[in-house]
Amino acid sequence: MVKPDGVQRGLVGEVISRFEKKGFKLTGLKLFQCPRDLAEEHYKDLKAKPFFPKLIKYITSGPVVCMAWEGVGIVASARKLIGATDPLQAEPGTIRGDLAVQTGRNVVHGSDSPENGKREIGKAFDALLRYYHLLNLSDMIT
Ligand code: 3AN
Repeated sequence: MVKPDGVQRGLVGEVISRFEKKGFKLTGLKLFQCPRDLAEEHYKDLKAKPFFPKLIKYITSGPVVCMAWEGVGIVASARKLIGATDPLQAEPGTIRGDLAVQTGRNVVHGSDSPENGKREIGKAFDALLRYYHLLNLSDMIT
């Protein structure tokens, strides 16, 4: 997902391009204004953190771009392409390492496991997930 700062800074094409050049296939794309309840559900594991209220405000502050990507090893590889949570610690060559300086404005979110990837795609793309199940291709999401 390209977060509000990435959308506002015009980095959607850059993010998509990096994943495409790596060899992954874009199978879903949606501009989306994340409602507060979904943002809170998405980040529920961070609820106790002091930055949680700011995180929810940030993620609901403007449209995000949800993407579904397909390919071998996509989840682990996407984490590498995205880079460390703190952009100042992220390696040059990664999205956050090249394009961001603040943890609270780190341009992209990537699912941290195949299970969470399926769950998050399900939330963002109800119809797409039904399509995958219909074709029995849900394994390809991972
Ligand atoms: P990642 O996005 O790299 O998987 P998580 O899951 O630990 O990292 O954190 C989710 C999001 O919470 C981050 N992308 C970032 O927007 C926000 N976040 C994490 N740690 C901090 C922090 N110390 N200060 C502000 N925001 C944070």
